[in-house]
Amino acid sequence: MTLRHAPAAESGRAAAPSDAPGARAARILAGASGLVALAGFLAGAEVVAVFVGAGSSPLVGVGSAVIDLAPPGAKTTMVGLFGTGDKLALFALMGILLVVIAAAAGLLERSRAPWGRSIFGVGTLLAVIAVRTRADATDFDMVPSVVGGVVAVVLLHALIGRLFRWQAAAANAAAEARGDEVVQLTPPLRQTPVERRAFLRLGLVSAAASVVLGAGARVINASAVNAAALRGAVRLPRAAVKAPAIPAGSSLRIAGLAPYVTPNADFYRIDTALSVPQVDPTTWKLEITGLVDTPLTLTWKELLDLPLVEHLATLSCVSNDVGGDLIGNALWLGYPLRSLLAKVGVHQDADMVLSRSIDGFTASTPLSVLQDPGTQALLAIGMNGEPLPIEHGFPVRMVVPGLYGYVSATKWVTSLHVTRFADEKAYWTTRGYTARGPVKLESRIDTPSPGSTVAPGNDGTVPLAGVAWEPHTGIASVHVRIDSGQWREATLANSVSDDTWRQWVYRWPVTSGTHRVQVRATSKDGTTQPAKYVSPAPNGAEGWDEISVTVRR
Ligand SMILES: Nc1nc2c(c(=O)[nH]1)N[C@H]1C(S)=C(S)[C@@H](COP(=O)(O)O)O[C@H]1N2
Ligand SMILES: [Mo]
Repeated sequence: MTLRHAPAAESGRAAAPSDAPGARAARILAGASGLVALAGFLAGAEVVAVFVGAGSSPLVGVGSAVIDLAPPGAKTTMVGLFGTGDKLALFALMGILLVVIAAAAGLLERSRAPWGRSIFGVGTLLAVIAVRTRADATDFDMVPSVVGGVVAVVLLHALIGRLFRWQAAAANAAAEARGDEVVQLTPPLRQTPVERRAFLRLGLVSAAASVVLGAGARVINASAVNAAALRGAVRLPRAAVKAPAIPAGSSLRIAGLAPYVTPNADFYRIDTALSVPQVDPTTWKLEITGLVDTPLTLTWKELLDLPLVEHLATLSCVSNDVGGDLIGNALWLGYPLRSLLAKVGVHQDADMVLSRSIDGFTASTPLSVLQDPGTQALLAIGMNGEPLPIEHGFPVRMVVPGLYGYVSATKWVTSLHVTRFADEKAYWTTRGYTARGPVKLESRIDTPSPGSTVAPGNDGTVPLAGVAWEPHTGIASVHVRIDSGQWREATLANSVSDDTWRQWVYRWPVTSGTHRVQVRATSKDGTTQPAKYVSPAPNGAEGWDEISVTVRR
């Protein structure tokens, strides 16, 4: 069924003039529908951003993208024209552009549906790209823009549909008056005033709701802490005790092998936080309480003034399965927890520190480990020469070599409560994980990748390479085995200390066919990895990593 979009009402004969929109009025209303859809986009996105995180607002994402992308010439012109209000002027310009495009989309949806909606679809895609490509953005940050886009498309479709029905009802009334045939739609067209009210009601209600909810959410988001900006302003102090230089030969430089030091961007992330906590370092405080002589409150500035040490250490997750990648090695900068605990005077009867993060996560760490002079447990502020990335605990976290993250590595930490294992439990220990979590001896094959087909090099070998770890104990040797043959010793790379993993390589003189490759490590205390597979819960996986690989000569 086709209906002309310029209804007979324009001839002025039939329906009461106030009931039928003229062609001009219909165009204005279609443009206004586009604006309502735009308001719906912004409001929908802004409301969801309250929950996902203020930085995920497309206003912020698109705004920063525009600032970043604006050519320097444009910036100078803007500053010249508008002085220091250049950003405001830029946004005003963007606002006008958006209004024009939205109105055009409304008109287009009326004359050539679904092209108007498609404009909103493309706009949503651009917003998603702008938000996702911001530094520190996660996949989650795309949700507000996507929700906004859905709201806009649904609203525009509904509004133009209702506008169309109103016009059709008016056209029918005119046709009826002339005795012509009328058209029917589903659901059946009602009287013109009823259809008109349906259009106006939807338009006004969604416009009002968008303004109220959108503005409210914007106020909340604008007052939220923007940790990314605060982090950008942090200058890390120089370490009083620098980490030893990374020895030559700690990196075997084999394609596919995890680098000795994990870049921050590639470092695994595990936490219970739905949106990354945004902590302002200038108001951050660490409370040290419990079984201590003198409870202490440490501020960010006080922490920065303490003599900080650098320490390279491997952090891993208890959930890391055999062969898994929930492990990374980084250079941490921080203050020794041992020294901090000495300042407050820990009571004899205490055996645990319950650390708590700003979002309520807790970890229970044995005091014996934290106080051990040979363990460099840190209250860390730096990771690989940068302030902690926001998702890795900015501004302050704990890092304890040799313990799984769930019992030690509290991110966004705000309190240390000195207590007893018998008295208190932590987040994962109330969920069935063991109270103490030393990292187990493990090794992993990084290359070749499982199931791949490889060809030998000129020397007739294929490098089998990976990493092995038992942080704080150290790796003594790594052996590989092909097809249940003899265990062959791999070559180990150097390491800075026993607190880090070690790369290993075995140059495998290959024969054609499909082979099974297994690896096992032996630690410096003489223990060799057991063969029996043990799943990660409740205190870490055990077993030999194994791959199948096909050699083609
Ligand atoms: N606040 C907070 N800190 C936390 C967690 C958490 O859920 N919340 N998870 C812990 C776990 S289980 C691990 S393995 C490490 C992971 O640290 P990463 O994300 O920096 O790699 O953080 C620990 N610290
Ligand atoms: Mo973990």
